[in-house]
Formats: sequence, structure tokens, C-alpha cells
Amino acid sequence: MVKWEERVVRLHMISCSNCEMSLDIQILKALRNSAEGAVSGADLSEELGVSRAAIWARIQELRSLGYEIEAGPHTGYKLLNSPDALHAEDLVSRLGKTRVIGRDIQVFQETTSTNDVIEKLARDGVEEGAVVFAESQSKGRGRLGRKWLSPAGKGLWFSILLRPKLAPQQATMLTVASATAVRRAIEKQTEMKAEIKWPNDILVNGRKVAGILTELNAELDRVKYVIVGIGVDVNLNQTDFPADLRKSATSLKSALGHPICRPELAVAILGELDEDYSRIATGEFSMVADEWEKHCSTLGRDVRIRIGERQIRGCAESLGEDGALLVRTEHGRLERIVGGDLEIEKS
Ligand code: BT5
Repeated sequence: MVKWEERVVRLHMISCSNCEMSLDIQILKALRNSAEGAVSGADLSEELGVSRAAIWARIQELRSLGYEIEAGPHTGYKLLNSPDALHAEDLVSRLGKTRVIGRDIQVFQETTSTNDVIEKLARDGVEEGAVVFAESQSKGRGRLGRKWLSPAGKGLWFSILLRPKLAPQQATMLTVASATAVRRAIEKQTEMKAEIKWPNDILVNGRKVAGILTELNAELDRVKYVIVGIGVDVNLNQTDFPADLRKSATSLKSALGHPICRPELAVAILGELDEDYSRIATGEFSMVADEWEKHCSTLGRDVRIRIGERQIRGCAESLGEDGALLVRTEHGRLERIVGGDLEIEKS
């Protein structure tokens, strides 16, 4: 059972169509977009249709949340610095208009698992594109109920609700699309090379920096909804990982040598995912698959895949049309694999 209201410090539900944007989002947007770097209270008040006193009150509130906003008598308001904390309004204002992903954004201070929260929204009939972030998760999980380490304020732990028009066996496309989107965003934000390890890992310097958990609710021939959960180790120190993960996992901060801005990376990922999801919706999955193949460290390698009790050995050849991994087994057969744990064979 999800303890839905559990320790929710700040919950914002935002309808992010242009007409319904909250005042905070509009103020942050105006401050970020200002060519002169500052906007006067009078201009903001006219543009947003509220009194200057109301603008001032929101500026004070934003300051209390950690936004450094300078107020000069002649220059107006200037955004000097944004906090690294995740705020729904801030994320919406940074993300701008998207096709599907990020229509609603909620941020929880702590929850069990963001996948659980999205599951509840899905059952309540919420539209696709809703995103839930948590600063920390008490029961973050990986595949097969494995634990996912999610310390407060150091990573991006979030889930997205999708309602694609796909058959259940095509749902792997969404893991593929999410992996390409996360990889691209990491590379653009950090300028470091990031690779995809089938089925759901993103690696930097050969170590895991992000994992994807795709959970499916489907009928026989149709997907009802899919929850894509994404965990990115952004600003963890190597000592934040337990000893057994220190060699296999790393964070972007550890790899780069300096912290990176979590809200900026968060919206970069959502923006990239919006692109790749729309490619699937318009029948252009092959473009996503081509990119995945180009950046996948698994292809062309001899691999060993464990699927429950079963083990398959062979060469990972390519990605199938529906997102499955095609493996040429040691017996010469081509097997289509949709899930499992993969190890590269040492040559
Ligand atoms: C995954 O599973 O890689 C999927 C992880 C998805 C996490 C997100 S966070 C938001 C959303 N809400 C959730 O509750 N989950 C999703 P898997 O391939 O099974 O890998 C799990 C394994 O990765 C663990 O058994 C550990 O060995 C390792 N691991 C755990 N925490 C890690 C971390 N923070 N960084 C890197 N590796 C980790």
C-alpha cells in the first residue's frame, strides 16, 4: 500500500497549459527570458495582470524557497541564482511547452517510490505525461524488487505516466526510448560520453549512473498504461554508495569532478523523452532504435543473459523492430530477448 499523504512537504499540482500557469511559473519564466536580465515590477504586473504588491509577495515567497532575486529601484527584478532543489513551478517554467511529457509535474520531499505515486495517479485516470519527482525515496526499487538507493537531494528520482497505443510486447520500445533520452540529456549537459547497457542502464566510464524501471499495466492485446521510473545519480559522492556498489556505480559529480544542476538536467531529460516518445507515437521508432544501437555498449559483444532460471549465451547482434534485443545464441539461433540480466563475457 502506498502511504499517499506520507511526509509530503511540498506538493504542487500544475496544469501547465499556457492559460493555467501559476503566477510563480510566469514570474520565473519572465525573469529567465528577459533579454536585459531584469524585469520591472510594473512590466511584470501589466504582463501578468496582477498588482505590483502581488508580484512582490510572490518574489518574497520565491526567495524563501532559495531563489536569489535582486530587486533594484531602477532595474527591477533580476534572477541571480536558482536553488538546486526541485520545485514543480521551476521545472515547469524551465521545461516550456512539450507535446506530452511534463503536462503535470509534482514534487514530493519524500515518498516510498515515485512509481507507486504514479500508479495511483494512473488508477485515478490522470492523463499521460504526468511526472512525479521525489527528493528522496524510502523504498526506491529496481527490477525484480531490487533496492534502488535514493538519497535526499543528490539525484533525480522520478516517474512518468504514459498511455501509449501499443501492444504489450511493444512496451520495450519505451525503455529503449527512455534510455536514449537519458543518455542524450546526460551527454548534452555534461559533455561526457555516456553509453547504454541493455536493457536499462546508462553508464559513464563503464559504471552505472542511471537505471530505468518500466512497469506495465496491460490487457491481452493493449497497453493500459506504462510507468517509466528513472533514477539518475547526479551529485552523490562515491562514499554515498554502499561498499558493494562503489565499484559498479558512479555519479555525474564523481565522474565530472564538480556538481551539476539537477533541475536543469531534469528538464533536459523530460524534453529529450518528449522527442523520443513522439517518434514512437508517429511510427518512427526506427530512428530511436538507430540511435540506441549507435550508443549501446552491449552490441557486438559476447554476452550471458539470465532470465529467471534460464541462461542464454551468445552474441548481442541488434535491436529488433519492437525494442527486443536480438541475440545469436551459441547454437546459431536468433533469440528475441525482452528482459533479463546481462553480463558481457570476458574474452
Ligand atoms: C534499475 O534496476 O536500474 C532501475 C532503477 C530505477 C530507479 C527509479 S528511481 C525513480 C523510480 N522509482 C523507483 O522506485 N524506481 C525508479 P536494476 O537493473 O534492477 O538495478 C538495480 C541494481 O542497481 C541494484 O540491485 C543495485 O545493485 C544497483 N543500484 C541500486 N541503487 C543504485 C544507484 N543509486 N545507482 C547505481 N546502481 C544502483
